[in-house]
Amino acid sequence: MRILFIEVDTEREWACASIGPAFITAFLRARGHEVSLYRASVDATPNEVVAHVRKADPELLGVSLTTRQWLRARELVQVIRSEIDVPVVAGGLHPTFSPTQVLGSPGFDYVCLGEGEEAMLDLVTALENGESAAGIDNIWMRGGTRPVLRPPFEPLDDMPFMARDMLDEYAGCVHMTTQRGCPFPCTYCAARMYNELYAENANYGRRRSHTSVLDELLEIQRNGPLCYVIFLDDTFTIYRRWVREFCRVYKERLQIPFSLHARVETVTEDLLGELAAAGCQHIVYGVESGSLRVRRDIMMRAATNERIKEVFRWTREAGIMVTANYMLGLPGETRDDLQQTYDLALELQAFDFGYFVFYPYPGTALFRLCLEKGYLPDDYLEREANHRESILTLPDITADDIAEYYDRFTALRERQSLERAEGHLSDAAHATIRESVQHLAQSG
Ligand code: B12
Ligand code: SF4
Repeated sequence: MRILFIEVDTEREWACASIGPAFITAFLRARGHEVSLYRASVDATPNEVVAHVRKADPELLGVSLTTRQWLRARELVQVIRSEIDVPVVAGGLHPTFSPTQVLGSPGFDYVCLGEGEEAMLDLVTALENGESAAGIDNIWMRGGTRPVLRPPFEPLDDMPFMARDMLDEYAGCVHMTTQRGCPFPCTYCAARMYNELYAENANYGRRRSHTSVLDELLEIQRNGPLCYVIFLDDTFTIYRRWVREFCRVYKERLQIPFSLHARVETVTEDLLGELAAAGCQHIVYGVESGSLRVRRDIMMRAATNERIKEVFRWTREAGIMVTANYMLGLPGETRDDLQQTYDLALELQAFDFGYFVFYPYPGTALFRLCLEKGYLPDDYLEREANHRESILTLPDITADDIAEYYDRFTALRERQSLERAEGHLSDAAHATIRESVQHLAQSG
């Protein structure tokens, strides 16, 4: 069958790899199906998208959606379906945790709950045979009842490597995932909700073997340049023993620079040394708040500020670049908490940092809290999900307080980048001067 995935862009800077469809594509292609991807860039008009779909002439259209992508996808699918008669299936975090909202919108025929590889294969097979999709695990048909979930795919080593042509990868900089699921309980996190979705019948957390990860990278290297690896796993450093062995084999066979995401509780000074020796050049840590109260009582992240500072120091001393992520505007947060986050950011002096205004993602504990307490506006389903402005009415801080701190973070980041640029300039200038002096000395 001919399947077309549409990647719905919402921002230029986040226009990046579509991991879910890349796995599903590999799985379907291995069984003889024809799969391609069309990126609906932010500038593409609905008419242009329709024209592309018409040209590709798919028998099934797939869309992978986060909450951020939902509103634009809803509009595009409606326009496509008003012009072209093609069934549409949506999957990913947003359809998984807001399935009735998606199925209630014109043009969506099926929603896939949770993992999509086997479910999509069953759906494609049913459609090809002219059969109904009723009764396919994970697939919820419009007008049907909630399906049961099949167990998560196991072992992950049996999953074909991602279809690389579905990812935007340039100049040998590649994306990798080595696991599925994150065991931590952060209350704002949509990704961890898969654990709860599957909790009744299985453990969602799984990891690939070192051999499988290395084989994929070596295959990429055989087929083209391999210059940098971005590990997209939620928390790469969950199991130290796995990471230690990874460092050993990776160093032996590849030594290509790489970056990863970690939590401060999961690393030690020694482990950071081993990661650096294996080629780790950059780690992104979720700091999230400078207030221990907010982290511990609201986010369920109990690390202390001392631990965070210590880990940042170890990471820098190991020669690894550090990026920190912060969140602003959670329910229960006060102006004083916002100030503590800003103060910690100043003190940590990360090489770079991300700062995000809190948005309550469907399915999460904080989403439920916001709903119960009436913090969400009545029309929240029609509001854009973004991380720049708060949509909440909170008891202890105003949207203006959050905006003020967001602007302070913006200014801080601009100042830091400028200082870094100046630092580089003067380094270069120093080098030139040093060279000239040496040259003069040598020439007499
Ligand atoms: C890598 C990553 C990114 C990358 C690439 C994203 C991408 N397109 O894959 C980049 C850096 C670009 C990115 C950006 C952002 N991200 Co991000 N990202 C992730 C991360 C860490 C991993 C995604 C991943 O690799 N998944 C692995 C694959 C295998 O799993 P999967 O995507 O769920 O796909 C499976 C199923 O869902 C299903 N499926 C998926 N699509 C489809 C489609 C069909 C048709 C079917 C049948 C099935 C199906 O099958 C797949 C295979 O089993 C997740 C956390 C997470 N674990 O999901 C956050 C996450 C998805 N990101 C998130 C956010 C908020 C963002 C940003 C908005 C960040 C920001 N602050 O601005 C941006 C905007 C992205 C956007 N356009 O919406 C949130 C989304 C919450 C939500 N409910 O929407 C998450 C969950 C993080 C979190 N902790 O809350 N992100
Ligand atoms: S550590 Fe990261 S991925 Fe894991 S639950 Fe917390 S926020 Fe989500």
